[in-house]
Amino acid sequence: MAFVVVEREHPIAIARINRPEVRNALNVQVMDELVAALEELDAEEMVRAIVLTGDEKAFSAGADITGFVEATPITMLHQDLTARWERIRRVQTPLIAAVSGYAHGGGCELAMVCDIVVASESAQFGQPEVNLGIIPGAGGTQRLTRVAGKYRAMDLILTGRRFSAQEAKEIGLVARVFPKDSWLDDAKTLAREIAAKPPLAIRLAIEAIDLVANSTLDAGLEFERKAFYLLFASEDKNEGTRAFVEKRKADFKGR
Ligand code: CO8
Repeated sequence: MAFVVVEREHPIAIARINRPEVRNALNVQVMDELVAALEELDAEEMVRAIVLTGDEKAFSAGADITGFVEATPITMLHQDLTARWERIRRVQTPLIAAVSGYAHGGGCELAMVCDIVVASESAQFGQPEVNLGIIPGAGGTQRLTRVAGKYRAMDLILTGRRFSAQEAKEIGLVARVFPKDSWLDDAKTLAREIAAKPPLAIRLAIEAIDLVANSTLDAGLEFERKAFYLLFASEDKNEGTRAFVEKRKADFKGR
């Protein structure tokens, strides 16, 4: 795996995009490695949260623009690169995007398919696609608008301007901004905190929250109700509630 480096620090894992010479620009190879790595980690019971990151300078500068110069609609359709973002969205293990440096275009969209986005105070987000004569193609117009609202999304996407970690937090895209010398450690600490929770409850909570974007309130509430009742069949519910009553720390098994 040349373009994606995986480190397991059970119960968490870190998947790092590793193409620093082009600011972690995403081509077919990078995306295929990333999907393969994340799906493999998703299947591992010992991994209970994943941190997706890049390096200090760049989470990712977006799609590899060199591949766009000669591209036609037909080559784009055959490559179907955007389908890889959706496969990452379907990873069920909690996925935390830890952004330092640039998260532009497809890089920003990659962060947005994760469950939580955290950032170094030096991070720079942006959807600059209009500057290339295109528009965001891996969910940017939809996801950014859902978090930021129509008028802020219009400002960001029509100007293509960069926006800071702080602004990303103000619009609701970034959950937490960490100091630039500890951002990755802080993201791992958050991942460990989530990894210590009962995995079934975490998985169903993510599914229920994600439904907000894709369903009516009634359908979302119906899913939440059933998922809530379903968790009463889990050993982790028995362990979690007993541990509370017995005033001890719970030991969750994901069953
Ligand atoms: N693609 C290819 N190469 C890139 C990219 C990129 N996205 N970004 C940077 N590079 C390369 C540069 O060309 C440069 O190469 P070289 O050293 O050979 O000259 C090297 O990386 C370093 O870049 P800079 O010297 O520019 O580094 P800076 O730190 O000064 O600037 C920036 C970093 C701000 C990230 C700047 O490089 C930049 O603006 N990059 C382009 C960002 C951009 O426009 N991204 C959007 C791309 S389009 C997109 O993502 C659409 C997604 C749609 C979904 C995907 C479906 C296909």
